[in-house]
Amino acid sequence: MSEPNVNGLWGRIIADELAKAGIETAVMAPGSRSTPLTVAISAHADIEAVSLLDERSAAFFALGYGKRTGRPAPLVCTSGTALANFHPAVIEADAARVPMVLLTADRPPELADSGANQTIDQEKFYGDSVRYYRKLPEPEAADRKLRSLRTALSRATETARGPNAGPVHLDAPFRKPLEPNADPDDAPEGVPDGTLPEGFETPTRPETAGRDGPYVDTVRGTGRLSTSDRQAITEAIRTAERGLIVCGPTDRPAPAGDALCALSQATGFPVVADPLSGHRFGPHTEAIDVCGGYDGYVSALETSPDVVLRFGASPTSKPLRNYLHSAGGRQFLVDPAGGWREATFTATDLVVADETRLATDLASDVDRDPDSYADRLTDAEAAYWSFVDGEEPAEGGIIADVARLAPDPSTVFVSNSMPVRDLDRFVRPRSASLSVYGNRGASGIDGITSSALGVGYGTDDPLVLAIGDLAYYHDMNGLLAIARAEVDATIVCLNNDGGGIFHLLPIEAHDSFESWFRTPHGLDFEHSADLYDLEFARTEGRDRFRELYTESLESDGTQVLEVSTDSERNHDDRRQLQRAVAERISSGDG
Ligand SMILES: Cc1ncc(C[n+]2csc(CCOP(=O)(O)OP(=O)(O)O)c2C)c(N)n1
Ligand SMILES: [Mg+2]
Repeated sequence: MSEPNVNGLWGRIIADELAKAGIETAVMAPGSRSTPLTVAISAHADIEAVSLLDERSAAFFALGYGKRTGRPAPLVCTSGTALANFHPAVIEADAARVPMVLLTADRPPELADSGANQTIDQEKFYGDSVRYYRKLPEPEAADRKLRSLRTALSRATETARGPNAGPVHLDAPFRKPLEPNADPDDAPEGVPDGTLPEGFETPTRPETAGRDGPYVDTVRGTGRLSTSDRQAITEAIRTAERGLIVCGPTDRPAPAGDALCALSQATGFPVVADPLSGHRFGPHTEAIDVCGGYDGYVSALETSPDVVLRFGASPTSKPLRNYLHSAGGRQFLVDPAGGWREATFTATDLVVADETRLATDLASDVDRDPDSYADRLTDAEAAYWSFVDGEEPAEGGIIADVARLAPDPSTVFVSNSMPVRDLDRFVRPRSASLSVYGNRGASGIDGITSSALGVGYGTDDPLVLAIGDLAYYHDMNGLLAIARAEVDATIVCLNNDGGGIFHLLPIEAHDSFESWFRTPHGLDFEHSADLYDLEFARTEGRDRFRELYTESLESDGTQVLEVSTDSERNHDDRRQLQRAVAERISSGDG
């Protein structure tokens, strides 16, 4: 085996260990210090490398891919400010538990604090946002160092995907020469011509361990509760007067669809499904009562549950969070990672268990009929949709069409601010397999386009992105991935010329509102489509939108469909509808 130099060997071992850990995709941003990583990873036969130019967009692209596939796409960048541009996506990956592997190149240690070019302190750069950090040793063809390197890679990739999935960071210092040129002065030690002795490129464990795969294999238990551990929950379910299951946002539906059906049927508890929970849409919506309109009507309900089983992160809907808070009672927060994602501090019990196993076990523990609360909730749900369908305010109507007309199956990414809220409020459960994603970990409006395109890169489904104009503006650089990663999308840009969401806040009444909060920009996004060679169409009408949207879904390439709306009118309509719904639901009509 021939290696041109020590850095080449080091880079190849890193790439090899990534591939053995099941990594299929990597995202690389250009730079010099990362040359050994870039050369080795891009040349690896089992890794598809995507080259993206702006680290902030690149990192969100990798985030999206990790959300859709559950596998990290390692991110490679050079030293200096480059790795700082990964940071927003690292924060989101941490908060939303998305697998992410950061491989940042660094200068050799003697250059720390020396004023050397492009040299910053990269030590623990992302702080507590990462699950695992290692500064890798300086490359050297020494057997123990190579074993240490492989071990670090195995542990890092496994940690990124564990039950508490999230970002991991390996900082990799390299000294010149960085390029894969044979260099007699830098050949791996003891092998001046670069020819490694037989067996040296190991230590690859499988040869001695009799198995394939990563250097270190990790086995984790499943987080299953025993019958006696489950007793408090089963007792609460049996004695509940009014029970409810709440599924909050999560990238992997938890519990899985079948287990959720079994749980709902055995307990008689209806399901309230966040649009990002993986349970608002899918065939199970025909088997059990899945409620999706709660954001619009829950505050008008006069009854509330006394036992709640909560899965996933905190729901997107503020009315729902408030409703659960005011309900009090016994609330079980199920979290396989033992985290706390419930900011009203109402949950009474933390259940650290695998959601699917727990739901399956509970379903065999209990057998309970639906109570009158279940009837009340499903009646309110039916009344809500029969009242609201077709009456949505302009932006909500577009979002309703986006989801209603999306093909089965399809993947939809929805931006923060009003799009995700409108999805929550105006999109009825559907039996079609819609996989819906958003960035609700830290709820930034940065990196949305890149995240969506990364999600699209991880699936063969048609991809739809629904995005507000400020979020679109924020990540126009992300559009480059359409060509570079060959992802097609239908991008629906709801252009209300600024941050429409601020109309929901009391600041709306202040003089500073327009200039400093809504911030109209007057940008013509058609130019952005021209720059990236995308098709572009603009409309104000819902009927025309439906035509454009359907055409786009049936055609190849990427279309940007801009829908112009008036956010002030939109919010007035939203308020009026809300009042009418409240009257209708609280009067029990329907
Ligand atoms: C990176 C980042 N900066 C600022 C914010 C605060 N913020 C929340 S929503 C919003 C406006 C978003 O506007 P747009 O995308 O057009 O959606 P709209 O409110 O019009 O629905 C802003 C600035 C944020 N969440 N993330
Ligand atoms: Mg806007």
